[in-house]
Amino acid sequence: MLFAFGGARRAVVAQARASSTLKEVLAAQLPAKQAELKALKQEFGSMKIDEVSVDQCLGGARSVKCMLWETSLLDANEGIRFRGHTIPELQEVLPTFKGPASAGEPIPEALTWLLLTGEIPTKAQCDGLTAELHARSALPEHVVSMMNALPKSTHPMTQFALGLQACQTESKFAQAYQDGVHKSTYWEHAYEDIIDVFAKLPEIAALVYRNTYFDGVVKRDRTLDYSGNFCRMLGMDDPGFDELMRLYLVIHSDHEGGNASAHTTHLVGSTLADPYLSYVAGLNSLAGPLHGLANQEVLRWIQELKAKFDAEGKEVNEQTITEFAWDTLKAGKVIPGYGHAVLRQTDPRYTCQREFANKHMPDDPLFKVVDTIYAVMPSILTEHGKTKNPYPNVDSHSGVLLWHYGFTQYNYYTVLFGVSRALGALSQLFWDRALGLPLERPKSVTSAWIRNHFAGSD
Ligand code: CMX
Repeated sequence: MLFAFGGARRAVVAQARASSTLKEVLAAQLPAKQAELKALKQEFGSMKIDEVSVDQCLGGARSVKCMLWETSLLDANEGIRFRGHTIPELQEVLPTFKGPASAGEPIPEALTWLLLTGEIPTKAQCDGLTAELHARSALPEHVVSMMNALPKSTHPMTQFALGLQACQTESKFAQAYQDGVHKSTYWEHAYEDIIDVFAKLPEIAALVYRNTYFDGVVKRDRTLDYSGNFCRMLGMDDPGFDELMRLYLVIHSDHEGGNASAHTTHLVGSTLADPYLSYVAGLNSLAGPLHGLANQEVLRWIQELKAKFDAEGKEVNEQTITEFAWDTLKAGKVIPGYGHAVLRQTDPRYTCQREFANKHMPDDPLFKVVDTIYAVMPSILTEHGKTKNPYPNVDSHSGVLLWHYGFTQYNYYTVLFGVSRALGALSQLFWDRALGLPLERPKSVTSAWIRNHFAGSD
């Protein structure tokens, strides 16, 4: 009897949990997470997890472990895990637009829930979050008119960052701080801003696209999910492209904390700048060609390669690609889409996009070019002898998938990355504020300090 009662109670609790909103779930998690961090500090606070060499100090702090990042973790060989799950596992367990896992690609709302809470959401919870995002998506009029006034020649990433920066007038966190709220409530105001930013980013991104390449008119379909509606706003109306966008927004969302866009968001947020300002900073670092802009550079590289060999009446094949790759390397440039600061194998984000291509567009000519590049590039880069990782990263494959559906304006591609990266960087920023993580302030040294430090030690 007692057991039956306990079972029934557990069922009621489970039922209540299944219908809880995202904010309620996070609020319930908060005390335990705060206690966990306190215990972690007490138990391990004085112990060392790393030592820093001069090479690391001079070399961009590679591998230095000095940041807490709960939403994902990167292994050099295996690649990324989101809250402990690999990409194929996410494709197994997360709800899709059509319902259960395996009825398509997971939806970004589901991934967002997972990143924020560490829990796999129900389809009903995802639908609730979709509705909330749609309801919060409107852009203030001053943002729209500012964006409409920008020259069409402004790079899409500049327009995107300006649009989000202009939305900062709406920050509830900044207002609450001005009102002098107690720091124990920061999480609540940060949460409101973070969900608002998730909601507004597709609107800003779509306006950038429609203004730059078309008539500036953005049409919506809020009967669809976050990605589906985003595709309609871009002017794309193909269920295949919707599925691609779902996959795209999921896999680009997070790549632990040390990458430039995530780290910048975290750094700026640590000053208690609000989530709008923090993520604008993240977007600006994503716009660098060694980071997110590499996805546009890959397409540019492929188009230049095709143009050269078409003009010479030559086929694009292993031999001509090899020739073009060596020209690029000898000109002192990088091969975009190859190499990584942490990974030492093919990026699983590349692999899952390749699987998508094999399933949906096996005969696409550009996919074949990308596949041929993959066949030859690792050995070229190994022979070149500089890069520590001769394998492709996420940016190497994303462009050709978009191109297949007629989405060919590759200067815009990094904006899509920017919509996605918010999901990871701002989910962690929520926890930064909820856990009260401090101002980030690593120590720098001068070269004279390094010499003095080792003076006399042979
Ligand atoms: N082509 C040619 N040379 C490369 C290379 C590539 N794809 N990748 C690395 N190298 C070179 C580096 O430029 C460096 O040369 P120098 O010693 O002359 O400076 C050398 O190899 C060692 O670099 P590394 O330790 O292997 O790589 P880093 O951690 O310094 O840099 C990254 C990582 C991604 C910036 C680099 O691999 C690169 O520039 N790749 C091309 C751009 C790219 O695809 N970026 C996207 C990464 C994913 C993302 O953030 O979106």
